[in-house]
Amino acid sequence: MQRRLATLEDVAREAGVSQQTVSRVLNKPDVVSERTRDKVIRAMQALHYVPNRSAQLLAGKSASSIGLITASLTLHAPSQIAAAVKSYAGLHQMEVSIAMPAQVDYPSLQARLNEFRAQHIRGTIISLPLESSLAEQLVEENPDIACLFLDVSPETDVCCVRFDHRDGCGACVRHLWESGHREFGLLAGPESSVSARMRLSSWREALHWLGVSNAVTVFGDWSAASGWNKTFELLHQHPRISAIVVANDQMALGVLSALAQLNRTGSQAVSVTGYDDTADSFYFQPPLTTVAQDFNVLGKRAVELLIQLMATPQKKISELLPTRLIIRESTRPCKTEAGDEKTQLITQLKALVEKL
Ligand code: IPT
Repeated sequence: MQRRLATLEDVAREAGVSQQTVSRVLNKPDVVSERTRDKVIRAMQALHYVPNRSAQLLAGKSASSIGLITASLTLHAPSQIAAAVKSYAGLHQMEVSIAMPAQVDYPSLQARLNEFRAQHIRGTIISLPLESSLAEQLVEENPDIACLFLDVSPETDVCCVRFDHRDGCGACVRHLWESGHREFGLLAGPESSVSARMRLSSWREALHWLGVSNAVTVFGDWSAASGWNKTFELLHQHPRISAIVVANDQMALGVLSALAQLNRTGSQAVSVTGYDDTADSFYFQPPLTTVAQDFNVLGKRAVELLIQLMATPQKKISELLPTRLIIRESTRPCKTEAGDEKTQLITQLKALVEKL
Protein backbone atom coordinates (compact mmCIF):
# COMPACT_ATOMS: atom_id res chain seq x y z
CA MET A 1 0.00 0.00 0.00
CA GLN A 2 1.28 3.47 -0.84
CA ARG A 3 2.05 5.74 2.09
CA ARG A 4 0.04 9.01 2.25
CA LEU A 5 2.24 11.98 1.34
CA ALA A 6 2.80 14.41 4.22
CA THR A 7 1.11 17.80 3.78
CA LEU A 8 2.13 21.28 4.85
CA GLU A 9 -0.39 20.96 7.69
CA ASP A 10 1.32 17.75 8.93
CA VAL A 11 4.71 19.52 8.97
CA ALA A 12 3.29 22.49 10.89
CA ARG A 13 1.76 20.16 13.50
CA GLU A 14 4.98 18.13 13.86
CA ALA A 15 7.13 21.29 14.24
CA GLY A 16 4.63 23.03 16.53
CA VAL A 17 4.40 26.12 14.31
CA SER A 18 1.74 27.67 12.07
CA GLN A 19 1.25 26.64 8.42
CA GLN A 20 2.22 30.17 7.47
CA THR A 21 5.62 29.69 9.15
CA VAL A 22 6.21 26.44 7.22
CA SER A 23 5.29 28.23 4.02
CA ARG A 24 7.75 31.04 4.87
CA VAL A 25 10.52 28.50 5.43
CA LEU A 26 9.80 27.19 1.93
CA ASN A 27 9.47 30.50 0.16
CA LYS A 28 11.41 33.11 2.15
CA PRO A 29 13.72 31.21 4.51
CA ASP A 30 15.77 34.32 5.30
CA VAL A 31 12.86 35.99 7.16
CA VAL A 32 12.51 33.04 9.59
CA SER A 33 14.79 32.70 12.63
CA GLU A 34 17.44 30.01 12.39
CA ARG A 35 15.94 28.08 15.35
CA THR A 36 12.45 27.94 13.84
CA ARG A 37 13.87 27.11 10.43
CA ASP A 38 15.81 24.16 11.88
CA LYS A 39 12.69 22.92 13.68
CA VAL A 40 10.65 23.04 10.47
CA ILE A 41 13.38 21.43 8.38
CA ARG A 42 13.71 18.60 10.92
CA ALA A 43 9.93 18.03 10.80
CA MET A 44 10.03 17.97 6.97
CA GLN A 45 12.81 15.41 7.05
CA ALA A 46 11.07 13.25 9.64
CA LEU A 47 7.83 13.20 7.58
CA HIS A 48 9.62 12.93 4.20
CA TYR A 49 7.73 16.04 3.15
CA VAL A 50 7.95 16.92 -0.57
CA PRO A 51 6.83 20.45 -1.49
CA ASN A 52 4.54 20.59 -4.50
CA ARG A 53 6.61 22.83 -6.80
CA SER A 54 4.19 22.89 -9.73
CA ALA A 55 1.35 24.02 -7.48
CA GLN A 56 3.60 26.75 -6.07
CA LEU A 57 4.54 27.92 -9.57
CA LEU A 58 0.93 27.87 -10.77
CA ALA A 59 -0.03 29.97 -7.75
CA GLY A 60 2.46 32.57 -9.05
CA LYS A 61 5.00 32.08 -6.26
CA SER A 62 8.66 32.28 -7.16
CA ALA A 63 10.42 28.97 -7.22
CA SER A 64 12.66 28.17 -4.29
CA SER A 65 15.44 27.69 -6.80
CA ILE A 66 18.41 29.79 -7.71
CA GLY A 67 20.40 29.79 -10.92
CA LEU A 68 24.11 29.13 -11.37
CA ILE A 69 25.78 30.13 -14.62
CA THR A 70 29.20 28.52 -14.54
CA ALA A 71 32.45 28.08 -16.43
CA SER A 72 33.02 24.55 -17.72
CA LEU A 73 32.52 21.94 -15.02
CA THR A 74 35.36 19.91 -16.51
CA LEU A 75 37.57 22.46 -14.70
CA HIS A 76 38.30 21.54 -11.08
CA ALA A 77 37.71 24.97 -9.51
CA PRO A 78 34.30 25.77 -11.05
CA SER A 79 33.08 22.24 -10.28
CA GLN A 80 34.12 22.59 -6.63
CA ILE A 81 32.41 25.99 -6.49
CA ALA A 82 29.24 24.46 -8.00
CA ALA A 83 29.31 21.63 -5.44
CA ALA A 84 29.60 24.14 -2.59
CA VAL A 85 26.78 26.33 -3.98
CA LYS A 86 24.57 23.27 -4.37
CA SER A 87 25.09 22.07 -0.80
CA TYR A 88 24.62 25.49 0.85
CA ALA A 89 21.53 26.17 -1.28
CA GLY A 90 20.24 22.79 -0.06
CA LEU A 91 20.63 23.96 3.55
CA HIS A 92 18.31 26.84 2.65
CA GLN A 93 15.84 24.44 1.01
CA MET A 94 16.70 25.72 -2.46
CA GLU A 95 17.39 23.85 -5.65
CA VAL A 96 20.09 25.01 -8.07
CA SER A 97 19.46 25.19 -11.79
CA ILE A 98 22.81 25.01 -13.58
CA ALA A 99 23.68 26.54 -16.96
CA MET A 100 27.11 26.05 -18.57
CA PRO A 101 27.20 28.20 -21.71
CA ALA A 102 29.71 27.29 -24.39
CA GLN A 103 29.83 30.91 -25.57
CA VAL A 104 30.43 33.82 -23.22
CA ASP A 105 28.66 36.70 -24.94
CA TYR A 106 25.58 38.78 -24.28
CA PRO A 107 23.07 36.77 -26.41
CA SER A 108 23.97 33.40 -24.85
CA LEU A 109 24.01 34.71 -21.28
CA GLN A 110 20.74 36.58 -21.81
CA ALA A 111 19.21 33.35 -23.18
CA ARG A 112 20.20 31.53 -19.95
CA LEU A 113 18.65 34.26 -17.81
CA ASN A 114 15.46 34.06 -19.90
CA GLU A 115 15.30 30.32 -19.23
CA PHE A 116 15.71 30.96 -15.50
CA ARG A 117 12.98 33.62 -15.66
CA ALA A 118 10.65 31.07 -17.27
CA GLN A 119 11.30 28.81 -14.27
CA HIS A 120 10.38 31.74 -11.93
CA ILE A 121 13.97 31.92 -10.71
CA ARG A 122 14.69 35.32 -9.18
CA GLY A 123 18.38 35.09 -8.31
CA THR A 124 21.50 33.74 -9.94
CA ILE A 125 25.17 33.28 -9.17
CA ILE A 126 27.48 33.89 -12.13
CA SER A 127 30.71 31.88 -11.75
CA LEU A 128 32.17 32.84 -15.09
CA PRO A 129 34.91 35.33 -15.98
CA LEU A 130 33.13 38.39 -17.36
CA GLU A 131 34.33 41.72 -18.69
CA SER A 132 32.91 44.74 -16.82
CA SER A 133 30.72 45.98 -19.67
CA LEU A 134 29.07 42.57 -20.18
CA ALA A 135 28.40 42.04 -16.44
CA GLU A 136 26.97 45.55 -16.10
CA GLN A 137 24.76 45.10 -19.19
CA LEU A 138 23.29 41.85 -17.80
CA VAL A 139 22.37 43.56 -14.53
CA GLU A 140 20.84 46.52 -16.33
CA GLU A 141 18.75 44.38 -18.71
CA ASN A 142 17.49 42.01 -16.00
CA PRO A 143 16.33 44.11 -13.04
CA ASP A 144 13.94 41.33 -11.92
CA ILE A 145 16.75 38.78 -11.41
CA ALA A 146 19.31 39.36 -8.65
CA CYS A 147 22.78 38.63 -10.10
CA LEU A 148 25.84 37.94 -7.94
CA PHE A 149 29.18 37.67 -9.77
CA LEU A 150 32.22 35.62 -8.68
CA ASP A 151 34.73 36.44 -11.43
CA VAL A 152 34.78 40.13 -12.34
CA SER A 153 37.42 42.83 -11.94
CA PRO A 154 37.28 45.12 -8.85
CA GLU A 155 36.16 48.14 -10.86
CA THR A 156 33.03 46.40 -12.26
CA ASP A 157 29.90 48.10 -10.94
CA VAL A 158 27.92 44.94 -10.00
CA CYS A 159 27.35 42.88 -6.83
CA CYS A 160 30.15 40.42 -6.31
CA VAL A 161 32.04 38.17 -3.95
CA ARG A 162 35.54 37.28 -5.09
CA PHE A 163 39.01 36.35 -3.94
CA ASP A 164 41.80 38.83 -3.31
CA HIS A 165 44.39 37.84 -5.93
CA ARG A 166 47.08 40.35 -4.90
CA ASP A 167 48.24 38.89 -1.58
CA GLY A 168 48.42 35.32 -2.82
CA CYS A 169 50.30 36.17 -6.02
CA GLY A 170 52.78 38.38 -4.15
CA ALA A 171 53.38 35.78 -1.43
CA CYS A 172 53.98 33.08 -4.03
CA VAL A 173 56.58 35.08 -5.99
CA ARG A 174 58.34 36.21 -2.77
CA HIS A 175 58.50 32.61 -1.54
CA LEU A 176 60.34 31.56 -4.72
CA TRP A 177 62.64 34.58 -4.60
CA GLU A 178 63.52 33.88 -0.97
CA SER A 179 64.34 30.28 -1.99
CA GLY A 180 66.97 31.69 -4.37
CA HIS A 181 65.08 31.55 -7.70
CA ARG A 182 65.91 34.23 -10.25
CA GLU A 183 64.89 32.66 -13.61
CA PHE A 184 61.12 32.50 -13.76
CA GLY A 185 58.61 31.08 -16.21
CA LEU A 186 55.04 32.37 -15.85
CA LEU A 187 52.28 30.06 -17.06
CA ALA A 188 49.23 32.32 -17.15
CA GLY A 189 45.58 31.36 -17.71
CA PRO A 190 43.74 32.35 -20.91
CA GLU A 191 43.95 36.04 -21.79
CA SER A 192 40.15 36.10 -22.11
CA SER A 193 39.81 35.46 -18.36
CA VAL A 194 39.68 38.45 -16.01
CA SER A 195 41.16 36.55 -13.07
CA ALA A 196 43.93 35.07 -15.23
CA ARG A 197 44.92 38.60 -16.28
CA MET A 198 44.81 39.87 -12.70
CA ARG A 199 47.04 37.00 -11.47
CA LEU A 200 49.56 37.67 -14.23
CA SER A 201 49.77 41.40 -13.51
CA SER A 202 50.17 40.75 -9.76
CA TRP A 203 53.05 38.30 -10.38
CA ARG A 204 54.71 40.81 -12.69
CA GLU A 205 54.27 43.60 -10.17
CA ALA A 206 55.86 41.48 -7.40
CA LEU A 207 58.73 40.44 -9.70
CA HIS A 208 59.30 44.00 -10.82
CA TRP A 209 59.55 45.09 -7.19
CA LEU A 210 62.19 42.39 -6.63
CA GLY A 211 64.13 43.62 -9.65
CA VAL A 212 63.36 40.62 -11.92
CA SER A 213 62.65 41.74 -15.46
CA ASN A 214 63.46 38.64 -17.52
CA ALA A 215 60.50 36.37 -16.59
CA VAL A 216 59.09 34.54 -19.61
CA THR A 217 55.29 34.36 -20.03
CA VAL A 218 53.25 31.69 -21.80
CA PHE A 219 49.47 31.22 -21.78
CA GLY A 220 47.49 28.04 -21.14
CA ASP A 221 43.75 27.38 -21.13
CA TRP A 222 43.44 26.21 -17.45
CA SER A 223 43.64 22.51 -18.45
CA ALA A 224 46.33 20.00 -17.38
CA ALA A 225 46.98 19.30 -21.08
CA SER A 226 47.91 22.92 -21.72
CA GLY A 227 50.22 22.87 -18.66
CA TRP A 228 51.94 19.81 -20.07
CA ASN A 229 52.42 21.27 -23.56
CA LYS A 230 53.55 24.70 -22.39
CA THR A 231 56.24 23.21 -20.10
CA PHE A 232 58.00 21.60 -23.06
CA GLU A 233 57.81 24.88 -24.98
CA LEU A 234 59.06 26.92 -22.02
CA LEU A 235 62.01 24.70 -21.08
CA HIS A 236 63.01 24.09 -24.67
CA GLN A 237 63.34 27.83 -25.31
CA HIS A 238 64.59 28.81 -21.83
CA PRO A 239 66.43 25.86 -20.25
CA ARG A 240 67.75 28.01 -17.36
CA ILE A 241 64.29 28.52 -15.83
CA SER A 242 64.38 27.22 -12.24
CA ALA A 243 60.79 28.03 -11.20
CA ILE A 244 57.44 27.98 -12.99
CA VAL A 245 54.64 30.07 -11.50
CA VAL A 246 51.34 28.58 -12.68
CA ALA A 247 47.91 30.24 -12.67
CA ASN A 248 46.01 27.18 -11.44
CA ASP A 249 46.57 23.75 -9.93
CA GLN A 250 45.07 21.91 -12.89
CA MET A 251 47.71 23.31 -15.28
CA ALA A 252 50.35 22.70 -12.57
CA LEU A 253 49.39 19.01 -12.67
CA GLY A 254 50.35 18.94 -16.34
CA VAL A 255 53.56 20.89 -15.59
CA LEU A 256 54.65 18.36 -12.94
CA SER A 257 53.93 15.49 -15.30
CA ALA A 258 56.00 17.08 -18.10
CA LEU A 259 58.88 17.80 -15.69
CA ALA A 260 58.90 14.14 -14.65
CA GLN A 261 59.05 13.15 -18.30
CA LEU A 262 61.95 15.56 -18.88
CA ASN A 263 63.73 14.12 -15.82
CA ARG A 264 63.65 17.52 -14.15
CA THR A 265 63.02 15.99 -10.71
CA GLY A 266 65.20 15.39 -7.65
CA SER A 267 68.34 17.56 -7.70
CA GLN A 268 67.45 18.79 -11.25
CA ALA A 269 63.95 19.77 -10.16
CA VAL A 270 62.23 22.91 -11.39
CA SER A 271 60.09 24.46 -8.62
CA VAL A 272 56.38 24.80 -9.38
CA THR A 273 53.63 26.80 -7.70
CA GLY A 274 49.92 26.51 -8.42
CA TYR A 275 46.81 28.50 -7.59
CA ASP A 276 43.48 27.25 -6.11
CA ASP A 277 44.50 24.45 -3.71
CA THR A 278 41.80 22.18 -5.08
CA ALA A 279 41.00 19.07 -3.05
CA ASP A 280 43.53 16.91 -4.95
CA SER A 281 46.57 19.22 -4.98
CA PHE A 282 48.10 17.73 -1.83
CA TYR A 283 48.27 14.37 -3.66
CA PHE A 284 50.17 15.63 -6.73
CA GLN A 285 53.74 14.31 -7.13
CA PRO A 286 55.39 16.18 -5.46
CA PRO A 287 52.61 17.73 -3.31
CA LEU A 288 51.92 21.18 -4.74
CA THR A 289 52.86 24.54 -3.23
CA THR A 290 49.89 26.69 -4.08
CA VAL A 291 47.70 29.69 -3.29
CA ALA A 292 44.57 28.46 -1.58
CA GLN A 293 41.15 29.83 -2.43
CA ASP A 294 38.54 28.29 -0.14
CA PHE A 295 35.77 27.31 -2.56
CA ASN A 296 33.59 26.02 0.23
CA VAL A 297 33.59 29.46 1.87
CA LEU A 298 32.97 31.06 -1.54
CA GLY A 299 29.93 28.82 -2.16
CA LYS A 300 28.53 29.52 1.31
CA ARG A 301 28.96 33.31 1.07
CA ALA A 302 27.61 33.36 -2.49
CA VAL A 303 24.37 31.65 -1.41
CA GLU A 304 24.00 33.83 1.71
CA LEU A 305 24.66 37.06 -0.20
CA LEU A 306 22.35 36.11 -3.06
CA ILE A 307 19.53 35.48 -0.57
CA GLN A 308 20.16 38.97 0.89
CA LEU A 309 20.23 40.49 -2.59
CA MET A 310 16.96 38.82 -3.59
CA ALA A 311 15.32 40.26 -0.45
CA THR A 312 16.87 43.74 -0.96
CA PRO A 313 17.57 44.21 -4.69
CA GLN A 314 18.92 47.77 -4.25
CA LYS A 315 21.66 46.48 -1.91
CA LYS A 316 25.30 47.00 -3.03
CA ILE A 317 27.42 43.94 -2.29
CA SER A 318 31.16 43.71 -2.84
CA GLU A 319 32.95 41.19 -0.67
CA LEU A 320 36.60 40.15 -0.83
CA LEU A 321 37.73 36.76 0.47
CA PRO A 322 41.34 36.07 1.50
CA THR A 323 43.80 33.68 -0.18
CA ARG A 324 46.67 31.88 1.55
CA LEU A 325 50.01 30.50 0.36
CA ILE A 326 50.44 26.82 1.23
CA ILE A 327 54.03 25.62 0.99
CA ARG A 328 54.56 21.98 0.06
CA GLU A 329 57.34 19.99 -1.65
CA SER A 330 56.98 21.25 -5.24
CA THR A 331 59.10 24.29 -4.34
CA ARG A 332 62.72 23.91 -3.21
CA PRO A 333 65.71 26.16 -2.67
CA CYS A 334 67.48 27.01 -5.93
CA LYS A 335 70.96 25.53 -5.62
CA THR A 336 72.80 27.65 -8.21
CA GLU A 337 71.91 31.04 -6.78
CA ALA A 338 71.21 30.44 -3.08
CA GLY A 339 74.82 30.87 -2.01
CA ASP A 340 75.37 34.01 -4.11
CA GLU A 341 76.50 36.81 -1.79
CA LYS A 342 75.09 39.64 -3.90
CA THR A 343 71.68 37.94 -3.98
CA GLN A 344 71.66 37.47 -0.24
CA LEU A 345 72.55 41.11 0.28
CA ILE A 346 69.67 42.25 -1.97
CA THR A 347 67.25 39.99 -0.06
CA GLN A 348 68.41 41.42 3.26
CA LEU A 349 68.10 45.01 1.99
CA LYS A 350 64.58 44.34 0.65
CA ALA A 351 63.55 42.85 4.00
CA LEU A 352 64.95 45.94 5.76
CA VAL A 353 63.07 48.32 3.44
CA GLU A 354 59.86 46.35 4.04
CA LYS A 355 60.30 46.71 7.82
CA LEU A 356 60.83 50.46 7.53
C1 IPT B 1 39.15 30.20 -11.34
C2 IPT B 1 40.17 29.13 -11.00
O1 IPT B 1 41.13 29.66 -10.12
C3 IPT B 1 40.87 28.62 -12.23
O2 IPT B 1 41.60 27.48 -11.87
C4 IPT B 1 39.90 28.29 -13.37
O3 IPT B 1 39.26 27.07 -13.10
C5 IPT B 1 38.91 29.43 -13.55
O4 IPT B 1 38.27 29.73 -12.34
C6 IPT B 1 37.87 29.09 -14.60
O5 IPT B 1 37.19 30.24 -14.96
S1 IPT B 1 38.24 30.54 -9.87
C7 IPT B 1 37.27 31.92 -10.25
C8 IPT B 1 36.19 32.05 -9.24
C9 IPT B 1 38.12 33.16 -10.24
